[in-house]
Amino acid sequence: MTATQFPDEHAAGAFVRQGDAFDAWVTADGHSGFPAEAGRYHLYVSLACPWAHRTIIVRALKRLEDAIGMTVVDPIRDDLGWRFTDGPGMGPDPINGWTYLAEAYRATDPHYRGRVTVPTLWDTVTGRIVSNNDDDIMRMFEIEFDEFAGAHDLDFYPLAHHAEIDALNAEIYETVNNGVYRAGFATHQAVYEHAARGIFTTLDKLEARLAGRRYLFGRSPVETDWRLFVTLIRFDAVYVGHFKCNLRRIVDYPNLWGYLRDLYQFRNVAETVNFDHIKRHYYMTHDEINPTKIVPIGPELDLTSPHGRERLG
Ligand SMILES: N[C@@H](CCC(=O)N[C@@H](CS)C(=O)NCC(=O)O)C(=O)O
Repeated sequence: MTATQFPDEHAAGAFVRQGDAFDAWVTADGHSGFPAEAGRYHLYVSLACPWAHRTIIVRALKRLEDAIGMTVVDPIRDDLGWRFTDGPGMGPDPINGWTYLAEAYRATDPHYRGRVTVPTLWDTVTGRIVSNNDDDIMRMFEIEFDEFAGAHDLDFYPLAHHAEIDALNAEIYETVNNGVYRAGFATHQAVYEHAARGIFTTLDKLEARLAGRRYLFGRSPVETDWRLFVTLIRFDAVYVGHFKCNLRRIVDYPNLWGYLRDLYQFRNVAETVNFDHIKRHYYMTHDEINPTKIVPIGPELDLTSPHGRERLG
């Protein structure tokens, strides 16, 4: 059986991601019932998780730290899920005093039986989860909180590119962001190969696209760049080994490697990257892939070296 006979989403041995359970919206004008306000909403995240990382980056770039609080969970998930622990890069829950993030889900819906995921956006006024959909939370932070944003001039979803951004987001989500998970969690050889090859087909295309432009849509990064960044930054450290995405590394792609360093060095993005949480989460949480929980020592990545991409304008 060849890999192409497996449209992997429905094949045996395929990893299928759960849909998001809570999908309300915070809006600037409040018509959704959740008006944007400073100090009202709280973001629960893991620094390890790429989906949470997107929302952390937009919060940091739009300078929403004073308006939207944030608590980081322990990178190692136990049988009861994401837990609040005091330690480097993480802390106890200052809003509700919970031990587990599952308590937010139970408080919102006592019958909730789905997975407890980060990011989770909590509303302190109604005492419920607004959303656990990272795409939506990212957009809310991009658009709805401008009144409270220190950098409200930054536009990560420019009107002129909506359709192209949505299309490239979808392709990158399917083949790269979620592609690494589909490769890593596959339990059938052909399913793994199909997902793993798909990642590199897209990375090869992106490498060509980034030869002539500094960011995916030109002179400044849009949300698609940050959505790609969260996977690229984890790629060589985790996905190459742990998820077996090892046809090439990001450092082997001259344009993608320069682009990754460029984004890493963008304003206050580096502070959102925590390799200790990232590596310990993946290598120590997925028992079925790494039962010894050994965390590898490498790779050495010089993300602060000059990227030279200013020349692209
Ligand atoms: N909401 C995200 C998915 C978020 C997600 O899957 N987060 C992971 C961490 S990277 C998680 O919390 N997993 C916990 C679990 O599955 O038990 C999406 O729209 O795709």
